[in-house]
Amino acid sequence: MTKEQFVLELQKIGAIKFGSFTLKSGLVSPFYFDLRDMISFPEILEGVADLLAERIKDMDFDVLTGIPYTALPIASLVASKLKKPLVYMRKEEKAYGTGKNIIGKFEKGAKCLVIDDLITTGASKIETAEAYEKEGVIIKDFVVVIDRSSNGKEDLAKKGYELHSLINLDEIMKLLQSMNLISDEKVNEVREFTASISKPVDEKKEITNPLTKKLMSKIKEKKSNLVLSLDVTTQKEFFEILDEVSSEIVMLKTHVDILDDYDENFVPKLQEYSRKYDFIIFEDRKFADIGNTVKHQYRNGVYKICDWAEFVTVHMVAGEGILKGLFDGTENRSSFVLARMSSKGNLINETYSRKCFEVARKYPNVISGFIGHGNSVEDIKRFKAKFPIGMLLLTPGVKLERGTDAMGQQYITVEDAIQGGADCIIVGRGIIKAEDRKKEAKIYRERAWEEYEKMNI
Ligand code: 5BU
Repeated sequence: MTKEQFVLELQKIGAIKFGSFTLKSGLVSPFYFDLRDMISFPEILEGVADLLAERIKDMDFDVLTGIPYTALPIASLVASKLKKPLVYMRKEEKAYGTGKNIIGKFEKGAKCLVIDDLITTGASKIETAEAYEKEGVIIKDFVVVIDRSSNGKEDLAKKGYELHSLINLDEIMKLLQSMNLISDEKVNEVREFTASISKPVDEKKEITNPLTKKLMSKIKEKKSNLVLSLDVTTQKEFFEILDEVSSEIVMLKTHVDILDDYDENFVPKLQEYSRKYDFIIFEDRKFADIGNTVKHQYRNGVYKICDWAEFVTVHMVAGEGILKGLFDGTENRSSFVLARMSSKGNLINETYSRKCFEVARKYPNVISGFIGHGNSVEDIKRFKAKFPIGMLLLTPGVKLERGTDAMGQQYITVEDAIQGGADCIIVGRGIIKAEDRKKEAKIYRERAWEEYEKMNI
């Protein structure tokens, strides 16, 4: 089978689609290649395996892998044709940060060639390579069936990987055009989309949420990205600490329900502090129930959170109805969605994080961004790269040194968080357990601000 015949076969089985498709990266594309059904067409599968085998037979590798699910059956056929060992990595997504296992036999230091069906941005290839590298496998080459990216080859090259492809988007469009299988208009639409992927977007223009704007301008005014998590159990201690550190912080995060002596004086006093020291109030309530229940949890009960907290945290596990329950009828209230957690073994995975981004894209007026964490600067960068435009990242689990606590909290450093793209760091015990809390808060603020300024030059 020639490349051209292969493309026409794909067209016949409906693997080349035109319309409006949300990609893994969050981009909305006017076309989509879906090679998943190819396994049910033995001639096409055989054909593509022959083309790939021919392409890679002289490359230097010890084992071969395909990225599940689509590319794995293809890779296994290629491996069999070339008499090369096959390995693969589990697809089940574990909470990020935990090691994934490779199935199959390989020596530490083995060179592995990776086959995948498509490349759009290169981000998931880099993730794959890093996951394999963690297990002692060396990755140099990626071979994809279709290259639909605008600069995937360059992006992978920057990370030290080489991209090879059987066929690229332009070739496919030209072929379909020459056979009158696609209109000139559609071809232009596809080209424009591909070109737009690589264009930088002016983020500032896109922010409409007034509270996001307020937080961003306060960060600049106060030269502070520091959110204090004031997790203490008496009002006395609460306000003592605020007296010491308020001038360093841009926002105060509360867990109001952990106060033993909460009474009606608490909120007015907190609001007075907020006005005097110019910080925003953020209740980390982590709403997670159905719309009707959170509606009351937010407005009623003892704490009446809606009356005094400009931001709250929300788990998206119950679905987007939670946002209607919380915010219908409110003004000047917004939220941060938990898109990743800092605690060890938490059950959030990449699919869940992505779903949070999808919801946020629909509700930018009541979602200002996400709470998120990561195990390295690169990991956080990749996470933030998928955010809808204009959304902020607040990172908890931050201390001056990396470490853990006895109950599964994982700490990264101030520098890790900000270099990864955090707009604010959330710090609790790093400050409140320090001997000199004022001095410590100043250190956190200065370190974060210094990094933040470097990032935003
Ligand atoms: P610490 O003392 O700096 O560990 O406190 C961290 C705070 O951030 C604490 O109030 C947590 O409830 C909160 N937090 C977190 O640590 N990790 C998360 O993933 C989320 C919130 Br969401």
